[in-house]
Amino acid sequence: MVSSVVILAVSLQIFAALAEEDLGDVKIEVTFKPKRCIFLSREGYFLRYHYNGTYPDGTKFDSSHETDETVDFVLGRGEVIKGMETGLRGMCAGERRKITVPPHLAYGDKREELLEGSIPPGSTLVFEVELIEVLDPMDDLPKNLFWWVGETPTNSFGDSDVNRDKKISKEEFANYCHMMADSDKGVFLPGRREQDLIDDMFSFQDRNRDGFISFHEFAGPKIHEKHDEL
Ligand SMILES: *[C@@H]1O[C@H](CO)[C@@H](O)[C@H](O)[C@H]1NC(C)=O
Ligand SMILES: [Ca+2]
Ligand SMILES: [Ca+2]
Repeated sequence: MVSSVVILAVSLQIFAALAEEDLGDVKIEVTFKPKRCIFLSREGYFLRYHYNGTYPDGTKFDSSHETDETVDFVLGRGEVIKGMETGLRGMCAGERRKITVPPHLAYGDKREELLEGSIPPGSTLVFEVELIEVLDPMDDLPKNLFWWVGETPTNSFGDSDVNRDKKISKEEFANYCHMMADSDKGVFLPGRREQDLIDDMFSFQDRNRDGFISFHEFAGPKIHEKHDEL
């Protein structure tokens, strides 16, 4: 008799606790989608992302920007909280999302210790996320950062150098790459942010690090324009 009363009391308590808890699903809001968004994250893929973590009232609890270290993990292996396993699926590099995770898909009723401070039990967490990179680890094809579709242009240097100063600025270079991709004449390596690919291609060519790609430094198709040589 005594024990059944105890059991009833305990189960009522559990019931009350469950009723209070938000057992809803993860909420995913896409806040930025890149123009080209075709290579999507899926189970078994390697992902790299930045995040700002807040409570629903906007108070910050953590951010990857503080240490400038991305979260690097493989999707689908329980390396991150359940809510993020769901929230980061079907996402392309450069995409941004706001992912709201109810407690039972985050740390539940446990206190989570952070580098600084801790997340109280029963917290709903809001992550603003930017996916930096998504890779299929089984794919070991050579990784060109950019390639031509159809005919290779004959004079990319001249076409990029819009202001005709015989050197290519970062802006000219970025505009040209985007123009080629927009007109389906070129393709960026999928799985990385286009701005990162442009940065890498630019610094690879700007060997003397003066912030411009000279005619000699330029690695793409180019024609020396003789009348300019005087
Ligand atoms: C985090 O917040 C900072 C400052 O507002 C912002 O610059 C950064 O883009 C945010 N990061 C993400 C992943 O949303
Ligand atoms: Ca120029
Ligand atoms: Ca240079």
